[in-house]
Amino acid sequence: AKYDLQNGQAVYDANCAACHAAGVMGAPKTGTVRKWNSRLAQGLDTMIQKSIDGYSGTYRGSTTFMPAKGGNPDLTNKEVGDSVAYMINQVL
Ligand code: HEB
Repeated sequence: AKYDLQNGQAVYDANCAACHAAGVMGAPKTGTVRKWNSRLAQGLDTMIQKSIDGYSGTYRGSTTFMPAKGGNPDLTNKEVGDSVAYMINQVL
């Protein structure tokens, strides 16, 4: 497989869960289908690239921040890809 979901879970636990497990400050909560449905339409590659680069959005009138690589510049693009694939797998 292109993505290693087991490695993705380890990367997620260490770098992404702080925001995405509870879904704080506009972060889509892991495993909550309605938070991910509209995002999935972009496709996996786009979601991975945005997670590598970081981006800003809006949620309930406030600006949101998805930090580049979740704020850990030591992560490789492959590690971010694995963790995004892991997150998406939780809502499929
Ligand atoms: Fe995040 C979003 C992933 C970390 C915050 N994120 C997001 C998404 C994804 C992710 C996939 C979706 C995208 C689209 O839609 O396109 N993250 C992720 C990962 C990680 C993370 C993989 C690890 C590496 N985050 C994180 C952190 C935080 C966050 C740590 C906090 C600080 N995010 C976030 C937010 C959001 C996101 C807020 C939302 C934005 C908007 O608005 O959209």
